[in-house]
Amino acid sequence: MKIVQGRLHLVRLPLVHSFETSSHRKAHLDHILVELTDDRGRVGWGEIASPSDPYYAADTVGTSWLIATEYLLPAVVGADVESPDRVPDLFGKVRGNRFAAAGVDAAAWALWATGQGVPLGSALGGTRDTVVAGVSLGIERTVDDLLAQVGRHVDAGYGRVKLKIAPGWDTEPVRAVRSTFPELMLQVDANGAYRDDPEHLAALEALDDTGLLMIEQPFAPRDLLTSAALQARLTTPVCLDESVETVDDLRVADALGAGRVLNIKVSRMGGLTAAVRAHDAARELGWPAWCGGMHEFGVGRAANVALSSLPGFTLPSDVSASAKYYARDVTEPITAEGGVVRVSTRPGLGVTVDHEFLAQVRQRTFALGADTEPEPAGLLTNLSHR
Ligand code: OSB
Ligand code: MG
Repeated sequence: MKIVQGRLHLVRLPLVHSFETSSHRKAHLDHILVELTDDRGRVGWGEIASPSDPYYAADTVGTSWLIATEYLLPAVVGADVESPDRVPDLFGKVRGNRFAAAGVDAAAWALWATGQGVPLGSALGGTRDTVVAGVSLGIERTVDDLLAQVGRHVDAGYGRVKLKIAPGWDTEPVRAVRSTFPELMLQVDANGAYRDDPEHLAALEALDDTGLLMIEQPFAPRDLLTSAALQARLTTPVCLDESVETVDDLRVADALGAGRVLNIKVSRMGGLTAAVRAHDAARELGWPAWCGGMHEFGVGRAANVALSSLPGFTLPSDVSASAKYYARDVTEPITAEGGVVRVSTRPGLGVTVDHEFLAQVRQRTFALGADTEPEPAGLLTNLSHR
């Protein structure tokens, strides 16, 4: 596979419903679509799904744009690789910046699968033809607002719901949802908002009898010792998200007993190549895994669905239908029926980019390679805080 051109498209989409986590609230998202072209004119798409602000990870839209334009595209454009799992080696010296790397790596996988004429899911080693999807619901103003949101998604067919929690928004909303929906598969995600202090630990322990599938990322990413101490006191599994950026992180977490379930995000791991390796490592260690999301547009969502078809993804994934997030997506919408998403059997990524709509929602572009004039990356100042 010889990559001859790389393009970036910065795209803004409004969210159907504002989303609040323990760290921020969002009404629209700016993601960067990566378009790679090979010497046969075939195209592969990937998505850099970084939040605008460095509150989930260190990455932002601005830093991702900088790294992609100055390091990643220059490393892959002109390269001839045997298979997409060699692509991360092309920029192997770049530390961190996994969201940007993930978009480029995923575009290379989509391009490769298109060239081979196989669906992306099979190319990655997927074995399922459907994926059980869950929804991730943000912090709401009131418990009644939250119950209405949960009800809406249960009515839409979802059987698994994840609630964002934070100190002060935990026991009450979780108990209310549990008593209204006794049978629902329920889990919570704190995005690292709790600390090693008696009140915080007591609030988390009070969730242990609410029948949760897991408590995701209670503590700061590097605070594996507190996570291990909590796990030792709970029967509910602790799930790690932000704590695991590499397979080495997972091995350390396992050795410490810091958790028992792994959220694998393509973005956080740095691509599909890395996500498949994390999946393999989790399986070996006996950690059930599921695929987390970053509110991806259709391009990144299709890759998440393909990844979720691997056999180690035994828990429901955050791969809800496009309609949960966007009124109109950059691809045909991904749909769910009864909370289940079908894995595409079409060659390549499985969705097509809507170029007409892309032209309407695109804020900025960059191109490198085959008969393009390199465009300046531009100043980054106007990318943040939007
Ligand atoms: O921690 O899983 C998270 C969204 C933004 C930042 C962090 C997280 C999330 C989600 C969204 O939970 C999951 C989805 O894409 O539906
Ligand atoms: Mg999370």
